Amino acid sequence: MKLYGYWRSSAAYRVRIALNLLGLDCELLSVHLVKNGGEQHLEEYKQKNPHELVPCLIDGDVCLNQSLAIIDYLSAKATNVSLLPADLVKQSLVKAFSYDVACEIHPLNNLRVQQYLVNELKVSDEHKMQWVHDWMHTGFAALEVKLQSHAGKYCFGDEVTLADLCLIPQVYNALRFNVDMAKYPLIMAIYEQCNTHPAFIEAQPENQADAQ
Ligand SMILES: N[C@@H](CCC(=O)N[C@@H](CS)C(=O)NCC(=O)O)C(=O)O
Repeated sequence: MKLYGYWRSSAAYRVRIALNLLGLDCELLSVHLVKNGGEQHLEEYKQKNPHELVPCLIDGDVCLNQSLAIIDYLSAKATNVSLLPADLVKQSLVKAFSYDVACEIHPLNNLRVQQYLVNELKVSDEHKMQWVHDWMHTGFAALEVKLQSHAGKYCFGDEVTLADLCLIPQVYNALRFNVDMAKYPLIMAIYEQCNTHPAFIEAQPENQADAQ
């Protein structure tokens, strides 16, 4: 298998953690999201993912985008490890939490959104940062409340789930943008905990071959 990603892409970071937890081999290929206007826009890559976003997984004839769909696909291959609780209600709660990150927080702060704000709408850097911080705070504040009822060492009790795979890269992004995370003690405790886990450490942006 080949995974097209980028060291700082939080969506690719989710998949890297999954690959490590599931114990699957995969070649990691870099698509530089910034150099020369962004390699995600090159014709060769667009043929793999017309959305011009990473990650994208290639497995033989299978070419798959969307990190959560990729993680589902990978999970089905590694039947000995599960990233979701067996209980249906808990499973749905984990999915909802994961979508809270992947569908509500992440897209609003994606690179192309930030570029559109600055290049097309002529928003100042200061107002762009206000946008980034505001949407992250909106999302994290709600997640912190949710965690009060189910956090253990990880987002859902003491087992790693899909929720942790989504949360940790988003916190990494937030810290990169200097979002004040002190307001979210449960989120930060889980972040610290996950960052002692080998599968998470190996997937960290700074530990990738294309890290700058
Ligand atoms: N929902 C998609 C999001 C993919 C996405 O937005 N990827 C970002 C990096 S985290 C990207 O490729 N951005 C490039 C751009 O905005 O031009 C997923 O989960 O895979």
